[in-house]
Amino acid sequence: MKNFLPLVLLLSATFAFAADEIKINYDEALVPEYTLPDPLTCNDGTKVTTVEQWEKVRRPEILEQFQREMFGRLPKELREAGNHPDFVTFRVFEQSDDAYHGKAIRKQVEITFKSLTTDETVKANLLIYLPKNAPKPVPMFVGYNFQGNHTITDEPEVVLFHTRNSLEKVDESTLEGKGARGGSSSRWDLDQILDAGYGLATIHYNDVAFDGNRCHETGICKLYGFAHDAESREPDEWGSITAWAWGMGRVMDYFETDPQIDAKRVAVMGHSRLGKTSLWTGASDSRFAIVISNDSGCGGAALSRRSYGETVHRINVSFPFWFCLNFRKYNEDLAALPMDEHELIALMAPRPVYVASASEDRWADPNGEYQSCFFAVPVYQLYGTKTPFDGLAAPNWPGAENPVGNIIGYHCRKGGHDVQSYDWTQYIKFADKYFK
Ligand code: GTR
Repeated sequence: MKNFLPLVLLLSATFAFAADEIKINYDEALVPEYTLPDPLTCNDGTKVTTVEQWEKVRRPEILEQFQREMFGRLPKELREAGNHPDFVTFRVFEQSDDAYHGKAIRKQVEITFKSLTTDETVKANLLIYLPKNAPKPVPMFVGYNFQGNHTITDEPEVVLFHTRNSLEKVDESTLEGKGARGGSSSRWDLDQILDAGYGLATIHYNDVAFDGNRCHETGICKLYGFAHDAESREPDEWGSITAWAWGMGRVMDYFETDPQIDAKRVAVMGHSRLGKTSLWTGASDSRFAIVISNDSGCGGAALSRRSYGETVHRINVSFPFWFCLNFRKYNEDLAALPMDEHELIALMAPRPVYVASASEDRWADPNGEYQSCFFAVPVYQLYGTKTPFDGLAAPNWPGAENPVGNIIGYHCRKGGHDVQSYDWTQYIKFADKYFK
């Protein structure tokens, strides 16, 4: 019986529909009618009117729904180990106090994840740049990168990634485009970040958990999780987004030990699938003081029920290992989803949260990303926040290059699915309001 449910889910989700057979809607007029779950009504119908009720009853209910029905649960051992588990250790293996055109302190930290039962380890490299002349400890932006730490700047000292965790060994001379040394620097405006007095830390997401069907063969999913393939997980067993989110928590553990870093002023940021990850990180680990989602779309900031652009069905077929198997139950029955993405945003309350879209990134549903922010407002209001919700007073999408909001911030950059300097300008402005 144990493996029966996943098999049924698999058959209905994967074989019944190929990804390109799933209908994608880009017409606002064809967005279906839907009713969103109310973040302030408990599962038993009780209305939430106090912060205490929210924190003790309703917030845990919503967190549990996201864990059980969407992202999947951490393995028990990881849950029980809490923060600073003794099986994760850190070693600064490289440091320069005169890095990045003399502007920065650079550190590279090897994170070692030890198996709970064998001698096996998984290693990931954390790359850190701190503004040299800013008073310490400094506030930080932190986020995973897609292609390797060496893609952030062209500094030759930066170690690529732990090839032993990837499925194939990589020869640097074969890397090109965004994957070459410095190839993704346009996505990480390090000058702007350092000049504003912030540090930047990044880590290659495949070092922690491999982004592919074979995630069980490498990284922490293998080390702590499934000894089987992603398709035969328990229905609520973690997907790779939960693995990445837990890995980011370990980065925070490191920050808490580094006297040059102010762990109380850390903004976790991520783009696209890594934006879904930054939201889930912020929801599950409240040490992250600010949470930023860049173009995270379906399974991130965009309301699932709108089914505009990428849908739950499509994402579960294209990326069957990002979420838990339970999420597939809603492929064709979104009304049955006990939660929606406005409640993921609400899980950050009362911390500042920022959502960014891009005007041409219709796949990620910019309007749906804004709607999530708007429908999270009542939870922030519960905290009696004095910060006005400028521009978030109505569910009307504010349009491109018109940043709105305060404690919940939103902008839509002109252009495509990317992270650009314009986005960083808004993130820095937003962080300045709360961190400076
Ligand atoms: C797309 C996927 C999106 C988004 C994106 C990315 O193919 O459909 O959900 O996450 O990848 O991560 O780049």
